[in-house]
Amino acid sequence: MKQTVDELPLNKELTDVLHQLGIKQVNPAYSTGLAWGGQEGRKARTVTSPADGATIATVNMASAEDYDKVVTTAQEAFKVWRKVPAPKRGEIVRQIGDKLREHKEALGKLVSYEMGKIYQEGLGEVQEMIDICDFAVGLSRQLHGFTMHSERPQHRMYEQYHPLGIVGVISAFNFPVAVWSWNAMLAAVCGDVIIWKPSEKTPLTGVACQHIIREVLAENELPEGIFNLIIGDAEIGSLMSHDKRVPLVSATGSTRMGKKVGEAVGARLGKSLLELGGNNAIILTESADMEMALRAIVFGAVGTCGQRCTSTRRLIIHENIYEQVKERLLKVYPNLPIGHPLDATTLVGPLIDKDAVNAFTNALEKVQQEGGKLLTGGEVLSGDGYETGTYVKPAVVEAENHYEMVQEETFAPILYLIKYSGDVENAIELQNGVRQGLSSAIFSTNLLETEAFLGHWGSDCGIANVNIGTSGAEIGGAFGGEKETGGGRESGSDAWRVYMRRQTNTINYSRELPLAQGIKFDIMD
Ligand code: UN1
Repeated sequence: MKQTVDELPLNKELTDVLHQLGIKQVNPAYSTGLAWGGQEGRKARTVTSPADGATIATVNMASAEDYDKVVTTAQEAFKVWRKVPAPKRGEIVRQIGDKLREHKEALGKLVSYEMGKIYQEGLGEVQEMIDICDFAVGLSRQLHGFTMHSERPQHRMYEQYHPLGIVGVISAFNFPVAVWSWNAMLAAVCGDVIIWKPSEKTPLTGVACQHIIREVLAENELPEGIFNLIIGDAEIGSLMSHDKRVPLVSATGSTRMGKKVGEAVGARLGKSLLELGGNNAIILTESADMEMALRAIVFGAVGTCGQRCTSTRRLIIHENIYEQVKERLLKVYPNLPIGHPLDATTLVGPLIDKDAVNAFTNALEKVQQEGGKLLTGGEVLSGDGYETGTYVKPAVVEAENHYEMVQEETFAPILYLIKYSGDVENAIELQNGVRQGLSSAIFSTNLLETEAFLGHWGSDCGIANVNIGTSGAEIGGAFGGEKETGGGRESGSDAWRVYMRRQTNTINYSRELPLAQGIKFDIMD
């Protein structure tokens, strides 16, 4: 059955948000940009808000046939899109950015309500999308390769970048729209077509973005199949990963999921861009500016309720300031305003679902069995406003770096305090002593310490910040990390190159045919 927005049991404000975003029906299983499909006869899934448990929508899960249809449409669209000059493709992305500006509040509210992050962070997420659109527009005139000097006379060498084809984007619930846009907007100016599988936990924000895209495609009389959406679970992800018609799969999520995607794509020698788990630490040296550090730590550890890849999970503190830091945190944590993410006074919203709550409580139990000491938090809240069972009190735990639970990424607000002594090298060793390598930070006003942290013997992460927390990166830099984080780079800098294939061209404008390396090969005739 087609489910319309007006039939949803939502309050008027949120129904208005959906209307503003152009959403009339909420349950298509897929969209090829202009057309929607799969509203009937599919496996259904109910989406509830982690904020108040209200049913937001029932969405349909795409079938294997739906997937195939989307791929075929995308293949056709690619033949058209790749011929559109890159700056003209940039113009389409500019229009998408303009529409996002127009809908920033509505989309930010929907992100907040469907995912559970506070409204400020929902707005921030939409701002990241606007920023990447702007970046991609500029990039559309700068997709340049090098030129080289040939060793042969009257020869010219250069390289150029061509579009790849279909780019599959598998995104996670925690940044339901921004991470897709990092991939999609770059891929689009590069001349690729995109098939997006949003997290099945946050499909509605995907549908909302697709509506925005649809308006732009229709206004510009572009064919369907350039920006595609497919609502599905791991099965669709698996089809995409194994599919030779999808030369690049970009996946964001857990290391477990990323290994599956990476193996499947690798087995067919496709390309993958993986942005997986983090286990990010802030180092606090004796010379740290405590007031600055404190704000960064708390934002990093409890922002998005600890559900960012970049969330601060470990605090590596010099023993001489350890007690002072602990005391300050124990003053702040019990007073954190926890509540409905759309309430302006809230700083900590809910976890995404009950499974996440269980992961949080299990991790706390296990780390205590290993010897960790829970200093504050850890409770699952109940009662007025907390009926969903998804609200928890952020926890601080004294622990050691080698504990199994400290080595794991638990996607929840748990901050481990770890003591170090001696000089900064010891702290860096602890910071690097985990399997993941996404983000890292140091708070120090001592140049010798900060440079040691940034040197090649320093942090082994993809992101290393000085006097800034681990989360909240700007889109202009390349985003991603090493080791079990997967090695991919998205967003700014020259991350666009992964969405294109590189070609080296050598042109001979002489009437001779000299061979490279001076090889003589004269045929007799
Ligand atoms: C993620 O958690 O997958 O740096 C992305 C940050 C955000 C992006 C996080 N700009 O925290």
